[in-house]
Amino acid sequence: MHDVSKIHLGHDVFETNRRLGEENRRLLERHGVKAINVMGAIGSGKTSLIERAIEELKGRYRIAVIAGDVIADFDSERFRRLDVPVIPMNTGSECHLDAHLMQHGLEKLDLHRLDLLFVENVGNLICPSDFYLGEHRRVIVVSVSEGDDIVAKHPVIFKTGDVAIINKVDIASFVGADPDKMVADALKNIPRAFKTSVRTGEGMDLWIGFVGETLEAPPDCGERRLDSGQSGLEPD
Ligand SMILES: Nc1nc2c(ncn2[C@@H]2O[C@H](COP(=O)(O)OP(=O)(O)OP(=O)(O)O)[C@@H](O)[C@H]2O)c(=O)[nH]1
Ligand SMILES: [Mg+2]
Repeated sequence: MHDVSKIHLGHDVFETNRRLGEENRRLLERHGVKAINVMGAIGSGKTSLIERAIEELKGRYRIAVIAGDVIADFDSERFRRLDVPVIPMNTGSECHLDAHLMQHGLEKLDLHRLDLLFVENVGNLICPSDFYLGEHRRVIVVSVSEGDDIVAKHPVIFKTGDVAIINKVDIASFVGADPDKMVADALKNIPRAFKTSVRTGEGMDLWIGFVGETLEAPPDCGERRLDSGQSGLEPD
């Protein structure tokens, strides 16, 4: 009995989140804004990758960031230095953003003046995967410093993503990691994966190319549906 009531509670949470995520998505589409949800391991380089994309693209596109973090706003400060609108989103003890928080973030942005919204999710490879925010694309970032078995250990989040980025390849030999194994592991569960180093610039063309493709994609790209309860988000 105990287990059954827990399952029902979970279903309600995910169902409510899905409905709000779809509302967010319609709002984004009405304003012609594309959203990229950047998820991944703590410290793997999410902020650094978004910073690089903003530097590269802000002359051509109007970009904003919703920066999720459990506490403080270190990342928001970094984005503000790039002179783009930033909404800090502290989750407190929660380990992920959800569609309700995203809705509050969207309310604070002038969507008429935007082409692209980056959402930096809270750093971890477990909880964010269950919560559709209304995004068009999901990026999963890990780095070699988490160990080259990190991708194989967390298949679920990769199943929900559009592209996996294996970052910090510049230090792979120092930490004894094989980034090609990480790419191969990711490709078992996600359509695209590539290696990057924000430090050396390796793979930045692929990352910026991915963001550019998202901007050019039709508004209804990357629609997601909830399959069955937890971790049921699958790209169509
Ligand atoms: N060597 C190396 N260091 C990197 C690379 N990318 C990021 N870093 C460094 O790794 C640290 C963490 O990078 P962030 O971009 O803050 O990582 P994050 O995923 O946003 O971190 P959280 O938001 O705290 O989860 C910083 O000191 C970066 O300078 C890289 O490609 N190579
Ligand atoms: Mg960050």
